[in-house]
Amino acid sequence: MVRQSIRLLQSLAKNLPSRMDHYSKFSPSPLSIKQFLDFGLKDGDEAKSFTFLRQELPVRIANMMKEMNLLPFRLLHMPSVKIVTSWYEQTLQDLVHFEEGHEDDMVCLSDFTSRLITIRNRHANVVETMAQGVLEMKESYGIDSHEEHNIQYFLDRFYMSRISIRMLINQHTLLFGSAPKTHPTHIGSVDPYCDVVSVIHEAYDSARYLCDQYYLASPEMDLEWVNARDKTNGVQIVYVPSHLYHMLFELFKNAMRAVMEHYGSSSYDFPKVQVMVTKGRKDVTIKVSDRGGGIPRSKIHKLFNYMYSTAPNPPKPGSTTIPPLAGYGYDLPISKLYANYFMGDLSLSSMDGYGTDAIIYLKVLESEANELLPVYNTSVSKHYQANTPTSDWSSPTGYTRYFSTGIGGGLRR
Ligand code: P4A
Repeated sequence: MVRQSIRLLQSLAKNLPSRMDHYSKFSPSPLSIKQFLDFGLKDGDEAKSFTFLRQELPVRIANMMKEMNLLPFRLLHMPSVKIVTSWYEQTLQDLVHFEEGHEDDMVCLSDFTSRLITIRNRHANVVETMAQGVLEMKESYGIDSHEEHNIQYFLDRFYMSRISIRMLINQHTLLFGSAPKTHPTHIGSVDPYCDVVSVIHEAYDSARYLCDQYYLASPEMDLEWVNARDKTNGVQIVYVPSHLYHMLFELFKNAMRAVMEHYGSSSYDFPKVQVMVTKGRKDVTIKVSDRGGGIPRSKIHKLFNYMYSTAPNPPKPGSTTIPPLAGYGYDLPISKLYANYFMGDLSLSSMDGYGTDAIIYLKVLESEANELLPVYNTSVSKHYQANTPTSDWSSPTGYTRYFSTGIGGGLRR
């Protein structure tokens, strides 16, 4: 009893900034899908998971909080961004309480699991709230290209960190929480036999439902697959089906929107959206091709830019208009992050005047599908400071520009 009180006092004495400094000195430890799987199948128990997470979650959170401090001051002080920051502080505080807990203590373990659920709920609207913050800054001050570059760099890392933290929380709560198992064959959120073709059909059906609502028609899908790798029927990989669904749903919405806008919904015959799935030795590749007229190469980067995608006019409360199939949302950049998260990719290549190919790459080998995690260190702060305008390539308009979009990327202001 006395010892417990002393421990309690010790933990209270460690204030939040000092715990943040402590945890931010560690680098996050990436896990592979194979490790998620093996842990859930054999060597994992709740005590081990607890011991890992009470260190790893604060590390990932503290790394991100440190990096947040490198954001442009004018963004950091927007009301919405302050709300997000306060959620992270509260969460770090919540987790610090478990530093002294014992992994043999059943009460401590079940408190931890329910605390993780509280944390997950607290952070449910982080993406929208950060987007609101960027919008607040844009409306109050405008965003120059150096700030734009930094915010783009930050949000990619911030949302990636969030994806990874949610993955860890989901695994723990699904494996050890009390909620009934909905998928008996899944290991937490991982499906050891994720059937890529089935997920494609599900994502297509949902996108088509929205397309029919908005345009009163929709293009059909044509699907082909080639498995050059193993004798299983179809294309299966170890993966998180919800991540794959998220990416495909986004690509189908875009493809359908492009087709419907290109042909007009009064037309009655639309070129099909063609999907090709292949499994090789290293990659599963999914190509979604449409004939929606394509977009100029110089505009592709806008689809991945959070600042362009910040929609200025959210629907008014009570308005009955059906939202458009795919707005400039955060969905495409975040879909790319989902692909990158387990060492895959998502890219667009368009033929202006004809149509667009969107390609998702996933790792075949579960041991190669490692988490890709942002790490906070000195090279990161250099990245935020570097603002040398590149004038070492010709620029027809004479503007100075920053290489945030690569050579040939579009210009803004
Ligand atoms: N052409 N091609 C695409 C779009 C256009 C496209 C498009 C006009 C632009 C914005 C948008 C949705 C579609 C496509 C497939 C893609 C991405 C873009 O995956 O055909 O919403 C923001």
